[in-house]
Amino acid sequence: MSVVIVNRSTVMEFIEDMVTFDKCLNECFNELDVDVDVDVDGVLFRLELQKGFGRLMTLEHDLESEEQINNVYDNVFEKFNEDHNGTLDRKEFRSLMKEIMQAVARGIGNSPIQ
Ligand SMILES: [Ca+2]
Ligand SMILES: [Ca+2]
Repeated sequence: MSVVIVNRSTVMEFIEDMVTFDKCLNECFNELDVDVDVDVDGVLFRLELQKGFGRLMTLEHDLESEEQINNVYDNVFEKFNEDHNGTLDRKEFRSLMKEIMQAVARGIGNSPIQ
Protein backbone atom coordinates (compact mmCIF):
# COMPACT_ATOMS: atom_id res chain seq x y z
CA MET A 1 0.00 0.00 0.00
CA SER A 2 1.41 3.35 -0.96
CA VAL A 3 1.38 6.38 1.30
CA VAL A 4 0.08 9.54 -0.29
CA ILE A 5 1.13 12.86 1.17
CA VAL A 6 -1.49 15.52 0.60
CA ASN A 7 -1.21 19.10 1.71
CA ARG A 8 -3.13 22.27 1.12
CA SER A 9 -1.16 23.36 -1.93
CA THR A 10 -1.48 19.93 -3.53
CA VAL A 11 -5.24 20.10 -3.26
CA MET A 12 -5.42 23.71 -4.46
CA GLU A 13 -3.21 22.90 -7.43
CA PHE A 14 -5.48 20.00 -8.19
CA ILE A 15 -8.56 22.25 -8.19
CA GLU A 16 -6.81 24.87 -10.27
CA ASP A 17 -5.73 22.26 -12.79
CA MET A 18 -9.15 22.16 -14.38
CA VAL A 19 -8.32 19.56 -17.01
CA THR A 20 -7.27 17.05 -14.39
CA PHE A 21 -10.12 18.04 -12.12
CA ASP A 22 -12.73 17.60 -14.85
CA LYS A 23 -11.29 14.25 -15.84
CA CYS A 24 -11.43 12.90 -12.28
CA LEU A 25 -14.83 14.42 -11.83
CA ASN A 26 -16.22 12.69 -14.90
CA GLU A 27 -14.76 9.37 -13.80
CA CYS A 28 -16.20 9.83 -10.34
CA PHE A 29 -19.62 10.81 -11.72
CA ASN A 30 -19.64 7.85 -14.10
CA GLU A 31 -18.75 5.50 -11.29
CA LEU A 32 -21.60 6.74 -9.12
CA ASP A 33 -24.05 6.66 -12.01
CA VAL A 34 -23.09 3.23 -13.33
CA ASP A 35 -22.76 1.45 -10.02
CA VAL A 36 -25.63 3.00 -8.15
CA ASP A 37 -28.08 4.04 -10.81
CA VAL A 38 -30.59 1.48 -11.90
CA ASP A 39 -31.13 2.98 -15.34
CA VAL A 40 -27.91 5.04 -15.81
CA ASP A 41 -29.60 8.25 -16.83
CA GLY A 42 -26.68 10.63 -16.50
CA VAL A 43 -27.98 12.35 -13.38
CA LEU A 44 -27.70 11.51 -9.71
CA PHE A 45 -30.67 11.17 -7.41
CA ARG A 46 -30.26 11.91 -3.72
CA LEU A 47 -30.09 8.23 -2.80
CA GLU A 48 -27.49 7.58 -5.48
CA LEU A 49 -25.40 10.40 -4.10
CA GLN A 50 -25.65 9.01 -0.59
CA LYS A 51 -24.86 5.44 -1.62
CA GLY A 52 -21.98 6.53 -3.80
CA PHE A 53 -20.47 8.85 -1.23
CA GLY A 54 -20.90 6.19 1.42
CA ARG A 55 -18.46 4.11 -0.60
CA LEU A 56 -16.08 6.92 -1.50
CA MET A 57 -15.90 8.80 1.78
CA THR A 58 -15.84 8.19 5.48
CA LEU A 59 -18.38 10.82 6.44
CA GLU A 60 -20.44 8.27 8.31
CA HIS A 61 -17.72 7.62 10.85
CA ASP A 62 -17.86 11.19 12.08
CA LEU A 63 -21.60 11.17 12.61
CA GLU A 64 -23.53 9.44 15.29
CA SER A 65 -26.92 8.54 13.93
CA GLU A 66 -28.54 7.66 10.67
CA GLU A 67 -30.72 10.73 11.08
CA GLN A 68 -27.66 12.99 11.24
CA ILE A 69 -26.24 11.37 8.13
CA ASN A 70 -29.53 11.81 6.29
CA ASN A 71 -29.67 15.46 7.34
CA VAL A 72 -26.20 16.06 5.96
CA TYR A 73 -27.12 14.54 2.61
CA ASP A 74 -30.43 16.42 2.54
CA ASN A 75 -28.62 19.71 3.07
CA VAL A 76 -25.88 18.92 0.58
CA PHE A 77 -28.34 17.77 -2.03
CA GLU A 78 -30.63 20.81 -1.61
CA LYS A 79 -27.74 23.22 -1.67
CA PHE A 80 -26.25 21.93 -4.90
CA ASN A 81 -29.45 21.01 -6.71
CA GLU A 82 -29.63 24.56 -8.02
CA ASP A 83 -32.59 24.10 -10.34
CA HIS A 84 -34.50 22.01 -7.75
CA ASN A 85 -35.39 19.30 -10.24
CA GLY A 86 -34.69 16.43 -7.85
CA THR A 87 -31.43 15.31 -9.45
CA LEU A 88 -27.83 16.46 -9.66
CA ASP A 89 -26.49 16.82 -13.17
CA ARG A 90 -22.78 16.96 -14.00
CA LYS A 91 -22.58 20.71 -13.56
CA GLU A 92 -24.18 20.60 -10.12
CA PHE A 93 -22.06 17.62 -9.15
CA ARG A 94 -19.00 19.58 -10.21
CA SER A 95 -19.86 22.46 -7.85
CA LEU A 96 -20.35 19.95 -5.06
CA MET A 97 -17.02 18.22 -5.58
CA LYS A 98 -15.19 21.53 -5.90
CA GLU A 99 -16.56 22.70 -2.58
CA ILE A 100 -15.64 19.42 -0.93
CA MET A 101 -12.10 19.65 -2.24
CA GLN A 102 -11.80 23.24 -1.00
CA ALA A 103 -13.15 22.20 2.39
CA VAL A 104 -10.59 19.40 2.48
CA ALA A 105 -7.86 21.88 1.60
CA ARG A 106 -8.94 24.21 4.42
CA GLY A 107 -9.38 21.37 6.88
CA ILE A 108 -6.02 19.76 6.44
CA GLY A 109 -4.01 22.99 6.24
CA ASN A 110 -0.39 22.25 5.56
CA SER A 111 -0.07 19.15 7.71
CA PRO A 112 0.74 16.01 5.78
CA ILE A 113 -1.84 13.28 6.23
CA GLN A 114 -1.66 9.61 5.40
CA1 LIG B 1 -28.80 8.34 -12.01
CA1 LIG C 1 -30.58 19.71 -10.59
